[in-house]
Amino acid sequence: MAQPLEKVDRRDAKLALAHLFVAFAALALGGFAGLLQTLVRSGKFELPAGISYYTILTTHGVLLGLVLTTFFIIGFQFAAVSRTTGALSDGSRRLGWIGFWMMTSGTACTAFFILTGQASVLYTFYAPLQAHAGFYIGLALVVVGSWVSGFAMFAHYARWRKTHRGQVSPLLAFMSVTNMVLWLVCSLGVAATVVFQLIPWSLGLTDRVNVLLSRTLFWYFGHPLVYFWLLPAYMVWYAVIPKVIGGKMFSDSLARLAFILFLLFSIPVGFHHQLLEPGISPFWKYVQVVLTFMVIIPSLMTAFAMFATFESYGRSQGATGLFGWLRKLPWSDARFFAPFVGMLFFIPAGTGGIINASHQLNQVVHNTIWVTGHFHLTVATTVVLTFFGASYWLIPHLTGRVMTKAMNRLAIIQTIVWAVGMTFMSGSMHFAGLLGAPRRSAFSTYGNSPQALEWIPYQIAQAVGGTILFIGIILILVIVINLAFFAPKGETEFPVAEAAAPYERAALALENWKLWIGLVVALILIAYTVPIVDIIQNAPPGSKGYKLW
Ligand code: HEM
Ligand SMILES: [Cu+2]
Repeated sequence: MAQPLEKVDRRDAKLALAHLFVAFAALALGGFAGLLQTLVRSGKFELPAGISYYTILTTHGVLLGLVLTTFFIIGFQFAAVSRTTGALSDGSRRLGWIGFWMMTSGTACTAFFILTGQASVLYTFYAPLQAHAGFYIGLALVVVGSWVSGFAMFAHYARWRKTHRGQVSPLLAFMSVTNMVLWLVCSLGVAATVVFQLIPWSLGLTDRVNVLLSRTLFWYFGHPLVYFWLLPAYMVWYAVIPKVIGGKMFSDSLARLAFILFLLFSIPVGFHHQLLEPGISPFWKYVQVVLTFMVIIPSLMTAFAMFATFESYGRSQGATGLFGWLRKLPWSDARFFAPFVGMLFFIPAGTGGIINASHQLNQVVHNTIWVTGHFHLTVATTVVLTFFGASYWLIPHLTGRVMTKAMNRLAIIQTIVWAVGMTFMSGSMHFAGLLGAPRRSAFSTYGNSPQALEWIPYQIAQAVGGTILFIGIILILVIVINLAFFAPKGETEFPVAEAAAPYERAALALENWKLWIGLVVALILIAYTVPIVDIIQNAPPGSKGYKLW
C-alpha cells in the first residue's frame, strides 16, 4: 500500500506561502529596477521624469538583497520545520504571523520612503548619507519581525527535543535552527546601529554620528548576511536534491558539521569589507581575513559531499568510467537542473570571493563594478536559482497542486535564460571592474573621457545580459503564478533525503548548542573587542548627515 505523503500542515502552509508571495512580489519590482539600471549604465538611456538613478538602485538592492531573500528563507524554513518536526503549536504559529506582519509593514514603510525619493542611501545605508527616519524605522521592524519568527522556530525545535530525548533532530530542522541562530547573532549588530545611532540622528535628536562605528556594525551583520542567504540553498542541496535524483545523502553528520563551521566562521570577519577603511588597524584586518579564509573548509566539504552524492547515485545505476555517472542525472527535471546550474556558478563565484577577501587584490577591485558582478553570481544566481528550483516543488506542495510537464519545460528554459543572461551581465561587470569602472554610479561616459569610453562596450554587454535576465524574471513569475493558482490539483512531494549510513553518534554532539554559541561569542569577542573599543575611544568628531541626491 502506498504510504501517505508526509505533508506540511495546512495552517503552516498558509504561513509559508504568505512569505513566498511577498518574496516574489519583491522579485518582480526589484527585477524591473535592475533592468533600468543596466540600461542607464549602457550610456544609451536616461530615466524619465527626473527619477534618480540612486532611487532605483536603492529599490533594487533593498527589495532583492534584503526583502526577497529574508521572506523566502523564513517561509521556506517554516515549511521545512513543519514538514520534518510536525505541525507548529498554535502559539508558535501565532508568533510566525506576528513576525510576518511586522516584516511586511516594515517593508511597506521602507519602500514608501525609498520610492518617494527620501531615502536614496542604497541598501547598505552608509553614514554619513542620511535617509528619512521612516526608512530606518521600517528596516528595524523587518529585523525585529524576523527575530519573532526565529523564536517561533526555536520554540518549536525545543518542544520537539523535549518529546524526543536522546534522538538526533531531523536534518532540515537542525539546519533551520542553525541559520536562525546565525541570523539572530549577526542582526544584533545592524539593529544596534539603526536603533542607537541612525534613528536618533535622522530624527535630529543627535547631531552627529560615528561613521566608522556604524559601518563596522553594518559589516558585522553584512557578511554573515550572505551566509544567511546561502545556508538555505545548502539545505536544498544537502537534504533535498539527493532525494530528487533518487539517491541518498552522502553523510548526515558531515552536513551538520559544515553548518556549524559556517556558524562559527561567518560572523567574526566583517572587516574584509572594510580593508580600505582608515581607522582600523592592519593587525585586526589581518586577523579577520585569516578567519574569513576558514570558511573555505566547509565550502569544499559541501562541494565534495554534493559530487559524492551524484557519483554514488550514478554508479548505483550502472554508470562506469570516470564521468559516466554524469549521464545518469535527471537533467530534464527542473527541481534538479536549476539548483545544479546554481552549483556550477558557485565555482567562479567562490573564486571571486577569495580574490575580494585578499588584501592586495582587494585594492584592484574595491568599489568597482567587479564586486557587483561577484554577488550577482553568488546570491543572484547560485542562491536564487536554488530558490527557484525549490519553488518548483514547494509551492505546489503547499497549494495542493502539481507541476505540469509544460511548466517543467518552461522552468528548464528559465534556468538556461538566467544562466545566459547572467554570464553576459556578470561577466562584463567583472571585466569592466578590472578596467576600473566604478559600481553605483549614475554616470556612464563621464563626459566622454577616454578611460570611461573603454568601459562602454562592456556596459552595453551588461545591458544585453540585463535584458535577457528580465525575460528570466517574467518566466519565473509565470511559473510561480501557475503553481500557486492555476496548476492542476494534486499531491506534490516535499522531498527529504535519507542518509546513506544510519545516524552516527557524532550527530548528537553537534546539537550541543551551549558549546557552539559559546564558541561563536568567544570568536566574536576576540575579533571585535579591541578594534571597537579603539573606534569608540579614538573617534574623530562625528559627522552631520548628508542628502546628496
Ligand atoms: C533582472 C535581473 C537583475 C538585473 C538586470 C540586475 C542588475 C543590477 C545592476 C546593473 C546593478 C549595479 C548597479 C550599479 O552599481 O550601478 C545591480 C546591483 C545590485 N543587485 Fe542586481 N540585478 C538583477 C537581479 C538581482 C537579484 C536577483 C539580486 C539579489 C537576489 C540582486 C541584487 C543586487 C544588489 C544587492 C545590488 C547592489 C545595489 C547597490 O550597490 O547598492 N540583483 N543589479
Ligand atoms: Cu563578506
